[in-house]
Amino acid sequence: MTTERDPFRSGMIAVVGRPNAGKSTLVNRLVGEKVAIVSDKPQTTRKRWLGVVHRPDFQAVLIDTPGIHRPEHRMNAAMVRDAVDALEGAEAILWVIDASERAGPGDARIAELVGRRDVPAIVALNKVDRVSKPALLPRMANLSAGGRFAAIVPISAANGDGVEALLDELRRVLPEGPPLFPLEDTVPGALAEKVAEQIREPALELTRDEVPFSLAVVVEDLRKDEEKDLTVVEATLYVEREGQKGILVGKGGAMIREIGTRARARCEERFGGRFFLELRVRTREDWRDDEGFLARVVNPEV
Ligand SMILES: Nc1nc2c(ncn2[C@@H]2O[C@H](COP(=O)(O)OP(=O)(O)OP(=O)(O)O)[C@@H](O)[C@H]2O)c(=O)[nH]1
Ligand SMILES: [Mg+2]
Repeated sequence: MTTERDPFRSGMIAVVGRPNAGKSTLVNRLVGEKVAIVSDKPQTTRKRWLGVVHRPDFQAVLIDTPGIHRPEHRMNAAMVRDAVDALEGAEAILWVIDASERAGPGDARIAELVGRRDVPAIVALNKVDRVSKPALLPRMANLSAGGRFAAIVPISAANGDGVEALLDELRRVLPEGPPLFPLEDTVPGALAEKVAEQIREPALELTRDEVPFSLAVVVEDLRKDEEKDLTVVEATLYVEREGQKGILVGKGGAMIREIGTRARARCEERFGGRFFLELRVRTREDWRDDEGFLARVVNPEV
């Protein structure tokens, strides 16, 4: 007698949605590691990040993408291109919707993009910890009306409700195939880019208005001293106006020191060993429309 076993499944799943829907929070939770930084401001994710979910019978390679929105700068156009490109190339699509927000033109645009693809698509109705069940039902009925989605799963990426059920649905739509990444690889990508994001994250937490949008972090140098288990990082925080620079430096340098303290702790927690961060703040007028600069902060390949 032979025992029938399910074949191994694997594939790339594009995680798309409007800005601030909770895509990165969800990807981080599914992967069980920090793949992308999260903030309460929209447009936090500026280029795609891969996060790999490893299970004995499947491997899901999640592509976290920038939120799809109406772009006002070249940077934003590149971000949206990156997201659309991921959506167009993936073997499955996970559309994350903030259930506590009304549906709008942004959702219609995403529905249209998803509709053009002939691959399985799943909707995660996120932030259900903020909405009552009865309020959720008409939204679910609307989404299921077209019959386009393989599943519509209410979840809370923040507290984990429904996330296992969602992962089950994701597994079901994956094609048969071998693992695409080795087991130890959960967040593929260059350390320097990950460190830059760890610096940007506390800067986003500590600033508001235009500063978070006008901020870019570039790691200029990263040296690892294996013997001392120390990583020395030189990074520049770019903003667009002199006034923003003043805010980021803070009184007597207090703000940039606080950003450095938080970033260092997160680097040490996430990457191990000790970190020494040397941070500079510079003004680069209107860099968000500066083609020559953009390759340093958004995906130049799309
Ligand atoms: N209440 C609640 N808040 C959530 C949930 N998921 C995410 N958030 C919050 O929503 C905000 C945006 O989360 P992100 O994960 O950065 O959203 P995103 O879709 O990746 O956003 P962009 O990268 O800007 O497109 C953060 O403040 C999160 O803490 C959830 O299930 N419930
Ligand atoms: Mg994000």
